[in-house]
Amino acid sequence: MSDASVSVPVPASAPCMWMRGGTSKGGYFLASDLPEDTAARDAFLLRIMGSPDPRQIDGMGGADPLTSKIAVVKPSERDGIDVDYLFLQVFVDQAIVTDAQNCGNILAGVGAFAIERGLIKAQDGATRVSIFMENTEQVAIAQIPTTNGHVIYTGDAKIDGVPGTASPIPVTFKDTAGSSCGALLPSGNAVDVIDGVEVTMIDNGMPVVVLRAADMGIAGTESREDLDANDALKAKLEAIRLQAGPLMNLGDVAEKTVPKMTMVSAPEDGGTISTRTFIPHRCHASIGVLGAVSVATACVLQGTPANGLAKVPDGVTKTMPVEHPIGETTVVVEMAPNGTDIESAAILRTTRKLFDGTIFAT
Ligand code: NQM
Repeated sequence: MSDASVSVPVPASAPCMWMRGGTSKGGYFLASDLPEDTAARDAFLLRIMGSPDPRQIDGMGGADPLTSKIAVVKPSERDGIDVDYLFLQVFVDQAIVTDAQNCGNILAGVGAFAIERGLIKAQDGATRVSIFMENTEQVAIAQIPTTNGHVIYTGDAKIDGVPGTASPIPVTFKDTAGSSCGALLPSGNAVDVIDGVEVTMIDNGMPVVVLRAADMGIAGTESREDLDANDALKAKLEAIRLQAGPLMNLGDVAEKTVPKMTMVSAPEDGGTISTRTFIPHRCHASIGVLGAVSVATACVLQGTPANGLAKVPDGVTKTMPVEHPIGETTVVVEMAPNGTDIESAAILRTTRKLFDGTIFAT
């Protein structure tokens, strides 16, 4: 994060592709098209998004954290890796750009963007893209449907939260434990108590505090709008979050978008668990990708609040639909031979190219 109030020369414009990635949306840039100086880059990104402003009326942001996102992509110099991806969250109503979290939804567009920009040659049938996620220094593998040198965007895959269908993009994560917190369970415990509430502080790709909806005085089936209007709930969640931050090795999280806060209840619709997630000050319309991986992992850990409510399938390969306000996000978890650790997690996403052109900061 930089101090975006610093006076630095900000570029007037830059080449940009706008894409939907999973259930999020944002601007995709080649790193070489943005200023190297972080303060100049962040000032430019605030300007193009129209932040700070709750309506982002003077920019491209959609007045929602889920549509105020940026991917910065470059060819990788790492062995076996195709591209490096840096995710930046542009706050809607504050002049903050942060790299303190990753985003698995925007990640879904990175492979297609890299092919569009000629960083990777498209294969016939599908193109495997290995992506180094700079925010957490971990690797994801995306399979991009391609033909005749082009990305195929249309197809039959459906993900909840996006109308219609598109071509499927399976994304696999390995070794995501401790992505930002240094350990899967940064406090050393599967269960801690904060403000009298049992919580699991977990990081399997996204730092998340998992707690029972009932312990927060809600059913866990409320709509996003109802939860966003519940100021008493939001105050209780934030009090727990601010205490969880240092316990999760994240330091003072007052101005960070992590940890996320996921309230769980028994599944309602044949899934593994039902969730309502604050990211962290607004309720997520669905659930984040890596957020879902972390919550699914909490469901597998014996004795956690999530485990007590979840219906976890047997077997080494566990297909786990994580229910959320507008459907479900299925995480396929592969257990390690020891039966307790998680070897890998996979998720199905889709993406769409929305525009390619020049974006202006003037
Ligand atoms: O958890 C929103 C999203 C996300 C993050 C958020 C995400 C993830 O839905 O990997 O995708 O939690 O801020 O885009």
